[in-house]
Amino acid sequence: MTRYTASHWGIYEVHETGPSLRPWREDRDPSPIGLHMLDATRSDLRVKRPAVRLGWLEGKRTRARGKEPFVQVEWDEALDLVANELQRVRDTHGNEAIFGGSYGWASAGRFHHSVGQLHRFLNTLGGYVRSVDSYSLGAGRVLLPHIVAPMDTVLAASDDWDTLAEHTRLVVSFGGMPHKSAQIDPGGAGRHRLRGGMEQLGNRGVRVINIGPCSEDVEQGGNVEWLPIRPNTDTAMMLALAHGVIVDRRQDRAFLRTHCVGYEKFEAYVLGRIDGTPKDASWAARITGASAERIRALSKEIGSERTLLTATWSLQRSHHGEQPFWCVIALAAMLGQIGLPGGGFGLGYGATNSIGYRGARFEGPTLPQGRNAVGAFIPVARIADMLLEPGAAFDYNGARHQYPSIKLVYWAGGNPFHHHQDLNRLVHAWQRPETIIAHEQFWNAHAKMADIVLPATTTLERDDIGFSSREAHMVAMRRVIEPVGEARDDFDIFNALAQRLGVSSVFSEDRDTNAWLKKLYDEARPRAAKAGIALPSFDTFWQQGLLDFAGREAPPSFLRRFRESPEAHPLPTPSGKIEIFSERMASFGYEDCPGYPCWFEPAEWTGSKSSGEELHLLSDQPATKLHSQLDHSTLSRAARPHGREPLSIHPSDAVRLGLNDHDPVRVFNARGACIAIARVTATVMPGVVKLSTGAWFDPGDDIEKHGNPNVLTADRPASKLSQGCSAQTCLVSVERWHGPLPDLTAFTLPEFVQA
Ligand SMILES: Nc1nc2c(c(=O)[nH]1)N[C@H]1C(S)=C(S)[C@@H](COP(=O)(O)OP(=O)(O)OC[C@H]3O[C@@H](n4cnc5c(=O)[nH]c(N)nc54)[C@H](O)[C@@H]3O)O[C@H]1N2
Ligand SMILES: Nc1nc2c(c(=O)[nH]1)N[C@H]1C(S)=C(S)[C@@H](COP(=O)(O)OP(=O)(O)OC[C@H]3O[C@@H](n4cnc5c(=O)[nH]c(N)nc54)[C@H](O)[C@@H]3O)O[C@H]1N2
Ligand SMILES: [Mo]
Repeated sequence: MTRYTASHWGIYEVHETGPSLRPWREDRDPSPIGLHMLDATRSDLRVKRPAVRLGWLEGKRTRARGKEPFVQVEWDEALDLVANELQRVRDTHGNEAIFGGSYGWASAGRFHHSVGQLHRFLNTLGGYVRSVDSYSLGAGRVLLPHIVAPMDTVLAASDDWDTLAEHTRLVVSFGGMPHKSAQIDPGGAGRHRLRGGMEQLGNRGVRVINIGPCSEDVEQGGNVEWLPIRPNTDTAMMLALAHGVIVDRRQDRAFLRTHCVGYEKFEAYVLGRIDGTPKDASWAARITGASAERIRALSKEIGSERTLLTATWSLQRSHHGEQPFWCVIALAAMLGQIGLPGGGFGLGYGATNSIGYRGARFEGPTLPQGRNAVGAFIPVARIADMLLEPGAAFDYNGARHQYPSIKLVYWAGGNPFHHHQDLNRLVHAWQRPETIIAHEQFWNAHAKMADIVLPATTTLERDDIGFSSREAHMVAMRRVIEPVGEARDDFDIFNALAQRLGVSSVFSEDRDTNAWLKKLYDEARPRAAKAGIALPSFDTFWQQGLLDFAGREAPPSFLRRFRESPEAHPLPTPSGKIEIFSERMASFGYEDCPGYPCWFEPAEWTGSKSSGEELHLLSDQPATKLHSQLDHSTLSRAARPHGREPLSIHPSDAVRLGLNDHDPVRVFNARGACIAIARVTATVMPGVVKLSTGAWFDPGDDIEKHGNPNVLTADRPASKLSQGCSAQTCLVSVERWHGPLPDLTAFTLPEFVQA
C-alpha cells in the first residue's frame, strides 16, 4: 500500500527504501520543492538540543540578542527555565505582557500546527496578546468585508479553471498569475492546477494581458501580452480604464443601480469633478509609464467580451494597498459581469494553488484554541512599533487602540526575521523584551535571535492529518523518520510545560497524539457529511493513507446568487450591495483611505521627482522554497550564484550602472544594505529590480550578506485602515560590489559554550 505525506508544496509518495519521496502520481505538475524536504530535514542545521543564550542564563539584560553564544542544556532544565519565566512574567506583569502572536506558516498537518498549539497553550494560562490579519493580505482582509464580503468568502467564490476556459475571452491580470507562487497552498497543495489551467486558456484562445513590471508573472497561456507599468501604479491604470468606459458610456448602469451603492461619487472622482483632474489615459500614462494609446484601446476591449479582471495579492502589499483591490472591484462592477461565469473580478489567481478550486468544502480536523482572556492585539505587521512604543496609540479599522507593554515573546511557527520589513529596525526592537522563547527546527536567524530555543520536530517526524478545506484530499501523514537529535513535537513541549504549570489536563485533555488525531478526525466526519462527503472510519483512513474528494461539486458561489437576486441574497456589507462608496469607511475619516477608491502617490516610487537614480525594489515570493523554509535545501542553494540571492535588473539599468550578469552588487537605501548577484534580464522593466524573499537573514558589519530584501523594505503601514504590510513600496540604489565577498554565515551554527 502506498504511503503519502502532505506539505504546503504538495502531496508526495513515501517510498520505504531510503526512505525517499516521489511526486504523487495524480499530480500533473508536482512542485520540486517538496522533493528536497527529507534531505533538508536531516541537515546539520537542525536545532538538535535545547539551547539558552549565555547572557540570558547569567541574568544580564544585554542588548546582544543575536550576537551572544548559546549554552546547550538538558530538556528538563530548559523546560524548568521556560515554565518559571512564564510564571514570573504572569505574576509580575500579567498575561498582557506576553506576546504570543507567532505569525507565520509552520508546517502542514492539522494537529501539530505549532501556532495553534501555542495559542491553545497560552490560553490555558490565561491568554496572550495576539496579532490579527496577515502579511499576505493585510490591506485586503480589512477592506473586503466593508465592500463585498470577508476575504475568504471572496476567494472561495473564484471560478475554477474549467469555467474560465469555457466562458472567459479576455483576462486582464494586474500582477500576473505566477506559476512559482501557485506551487504552494497553506495546509497542503494537492493537484497543482495553474499550469493545466493556463494551458486550457491558451487552447481556447483566451487572451491574457499581464499588466505589471515583470513578464515572468504570466509564463504561458497562449495569447499573452505583457503591458509593463511602474510598480504600485495599478490603481492609476484602473482609473483610466474606468474613465474610458465612462466617456464611451459603456458602464452597466442597470447593474450599478441594482447591485452597487455609491457609483456616482466614484464617477465624479474619475471624471475630475472632485479634484479637477480627469483620470484619463494621458494622466495615467504619465503615472504608469504605459502609452496613452494602449490604455485607451484597452478601455474599449474590456467588457466588450466576457472579461475577468484579476489582481494578485502583492498589489495590496503596498502603501495604500487597499486602493488597487477596491478599484479593480469598482471597475468590474462597471463592466457589469460580476457573478457571471468567467467574468467580474478575481483576487489572487496564481497566488496559491487553491484559487480557482471550486469543489466541495468542509471544515476539517481542527484543534480547539480555547478562549483568550486578554483583549489586547496588534495588526500583525505592527510588531516593531509595539515593541518600540509601548503605550502608544494606533488606528485600526475605525477604532483607536494602544500598544501593550511586552516583556515576553513566545514564537512557535513563523519567522519574524523572514517576514518583517526593515529588519534592522526589528533587530533593534527585538532587544526590548526581557525574554524571547522560540520553538524552531533549524538554526535560522529567528532561532539565533532568541534567548531560549527548543528543538521542534518536522512533519516527517510525527503522525498527523493533512487537510485543507481549499483542496480535495485528506492525507494520513505517518511518521517517515525518527526525530533528529532531541527534537520534540510542539505538542509534547507544551504538554511538558503545562505539567510544570499545573494545567496539563486542561491543555492535553489527557490525550496523546493518537487519541487527538482520532478525536479531531471523528469530529470532522459530520461536517464532511453535510458537504456530501462520507469519510470512512479513522482506522480505514489511516490504513488507506489518502482520501481523494476531487470532482465533488460545490453549490453556486455567493456572487452568482447575489447577481441573480440581490434582495434574496444580499452581501454582508452595510448596504447588502457592492460598496463603490462606503459610508462606513468614509466615517472613519482616514485621509489615507477615504470612502471610495482613489489614486495616491506611494511614499516611494520611481514616478516621484526626487527619486533620481533610484530603482523600485520588488521583493516577491521565492520560486525554490516557501518563504525562508527550506532555504538551506540544495534546490534553493543551487539557484544562488556565489551563494547570494540573484537581483533581476533590466539590461538598460545594468549598462548604466556598469554591471554584467553575475556581478556581485550592493543594494542599499537609508534603511539598510545587502549583497546580491546581478541577473541581467529583460523580464523586468527598466527602473525595477526584483530580489525574491527567503534568503536566511545574515547580518554582517553594516551589510546583510545573503540577499535578504527585508533589510531594505520599509516598515510603513499600508494605511490607518489596515495597518497592513507594504513591502512592495520600496526604492533602492544599486552599485557594483568591489573586492572579496564577506563570508556567508547564514548556514553556520551559532557558537556554543559551556555555562
Ligand atoms: N519583503 C517582503 N516580505 C514579505 C513578503 C513579501 O512579499 N515581501 N511576504 C510576506 C508574506 S505574504 C508572508 S505569509 C510572510 C511569511 O513569513 P513566515 O510564514 O514567517 O515565513 P516562514 O519562512 O514560512 O516561517 C516559518 C517558520 O516556522 C518554522 N516551522 C515550520 N514548521 C514548524 C513546526 O512544526 N514547529 C515549529 N516550532 N516551527 C516550525 C520554520 O522553520 C520557519 O522558521 O512573509 C512576508 N514577508
Ligand atoms: N514558491 C512560493 N510560492 C508562494 C510563496 C512562497 O514563499 N514561495 N508564498 C505564498 C504566500 S504566503 C503568499 S501570501 C502568496 C503571495 O502571492 P503573490 O502576492 O501573488 O506573490 P508575489 O510573488 O509577492 O507577487 C506576485 C507578482 O506581483 C508582481 N508585483 C509586485 N508588485 C506589483 C505592483 O505594484 N503591480 C503589479 N502589477 N505587479 C506587482 C511581482 O512581479 C510578483 O512576481 O504566494 C504564496 N506562494
Ligand atoms: Mo503570505
